[in-house]
Amino acid sequence: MKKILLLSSLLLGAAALFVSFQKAKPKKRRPNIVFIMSDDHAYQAISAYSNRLTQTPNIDRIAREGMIFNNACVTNSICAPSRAVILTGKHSHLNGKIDNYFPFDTTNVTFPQLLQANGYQTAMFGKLHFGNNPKGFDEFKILPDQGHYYNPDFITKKQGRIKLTGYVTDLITDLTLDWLKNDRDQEKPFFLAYLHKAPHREWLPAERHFRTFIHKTFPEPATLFDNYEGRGRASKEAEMNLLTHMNWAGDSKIFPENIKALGIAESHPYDIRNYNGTVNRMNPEQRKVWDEVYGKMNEAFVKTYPTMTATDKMKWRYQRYMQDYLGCIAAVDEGVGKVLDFLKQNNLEENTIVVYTSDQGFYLGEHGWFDKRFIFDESFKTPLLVKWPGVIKAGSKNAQMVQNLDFAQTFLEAAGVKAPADMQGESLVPIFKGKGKNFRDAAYYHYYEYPSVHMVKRHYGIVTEKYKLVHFYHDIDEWELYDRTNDQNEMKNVYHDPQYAQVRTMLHQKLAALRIKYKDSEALDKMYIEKYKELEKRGAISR
Ligand code: SGN
Ligand code: CA
Repeated sequence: MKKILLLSSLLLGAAALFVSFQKAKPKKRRPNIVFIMSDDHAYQAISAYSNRLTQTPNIDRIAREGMIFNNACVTNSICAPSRAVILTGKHSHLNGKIDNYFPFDTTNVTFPQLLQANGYQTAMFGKLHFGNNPKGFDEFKILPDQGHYYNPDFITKKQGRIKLTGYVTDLITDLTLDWLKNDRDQEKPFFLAYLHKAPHREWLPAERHFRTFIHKTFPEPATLFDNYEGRGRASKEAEMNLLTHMNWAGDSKIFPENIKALGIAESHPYDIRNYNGTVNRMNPEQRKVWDEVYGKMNEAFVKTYPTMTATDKMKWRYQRYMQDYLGCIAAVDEGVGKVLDFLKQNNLEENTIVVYTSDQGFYLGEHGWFDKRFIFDESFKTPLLVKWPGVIKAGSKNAQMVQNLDFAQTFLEAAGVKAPADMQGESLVPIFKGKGKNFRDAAYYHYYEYPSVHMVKRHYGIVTEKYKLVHFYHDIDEWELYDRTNDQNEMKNVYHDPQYAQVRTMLHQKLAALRIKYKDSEALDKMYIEKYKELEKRGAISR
């Protein structure tokens, strides 16, 4: 009996010691997550990817302290669908938000809801592009739909709709910093979505960047004068050419009176109306700088326009486009710098994952284009830089085909929350830890928004490291195949080239298997075409 008593008191003592040891050892806090996403930010315009066009020292810090992904890509290269894929971890055909017009089905389970239910504080600032009451957020201030660059309105969780004075990128940064400073619950880890509208069309920089960028000249891409020979109808019929489809007033900032005086045909029925809407939102101080800087540019244009050839016009439009587009990015980069500095100065750096990405890539004159939508590289790929001190080795590079589909499961795993079984991505955490070598050997892609603005035909396809097989369908039935090693600019469709017969068969099989794996099908393609027709009938689709 004595022995038993001795043993049990010894055990009790050991247990007490164990408990006190556990108490003494601080439990590792779950990481905070800062998810930074801009709208239409091409990787070609981030200096961590390429120095050719511009410098983005602050965004580059994330790569320097963390990991840069050279083959990150999207599943459907357009704004609202990309966001729906990110939030739900499901392809568009399953989450239902196939294009910018279809409503977002709020019965979808999103990862912020799961983080919130598991003790995370959640907040969103900036552009979401659908829904006015995002689920799973303790706080939000979001732009209605596309939002405005100057003096924008915000839909807020607690104060209804508000209008703020200033430049949109700076305002979104201020709202984000204000929340970090004043509203953060010190007891909880947080998920913070900091979502820029810039550099979306119509590319309006902040006043402080008008002057610096308007005098710069940028190198042209090799395919600026692409005539789309060697490819099918989809490339030829798309309406996103710099020379023929860009708007003179809204995009190139030629004043309406000059458009009329020079006898330039209006590029879009709403161009001048939209342009007037933009400048009328400015306050007198903003307008003064605008008139001064863009006025000088207009004066020079009026003088040279009459003698310009088509080639001159294309070159001129490219420069004008880059000046404003890259001007917008300058403010985004400054904002990112401020948020990174705040984390550093407030002891938040160590335990915070910071992600910088875009909702998709963008054409910066490649193939003569602006906009996105296509499975071709500039819009299929998207920038992705992630830092997570202590987990990701500083300065690492990754070439895996990670997708926006993977964010939900990544963040859930980082937070120690089990992901729902029907999410379709894969967690990037193993890659962060330097593992996950054979991550994904083929990515599936499906774009739907047609017929609509820019007229990019519906298509789905498969992308592997070496090849890209695409099916354009709906009012067309054309297949295209690209050799990604020997034709990096994707200029030549080799689908009918006998040399590629075996590759073609292999890719067809792989694509069919992926369609089954992800539960996509011809029946769904047809269903979405029918639903789209209903929206067209109701006048909901814009051209
Ligand atoms: C607007 C733009 C288009 C752009 C779509 C979708 N025209 O319609 O160029 O493709 O939005 O962009 S604009 O003259 O109104 O700017 S998305 O990023 O929201 O998908
Ligand atoms: Ca976008």
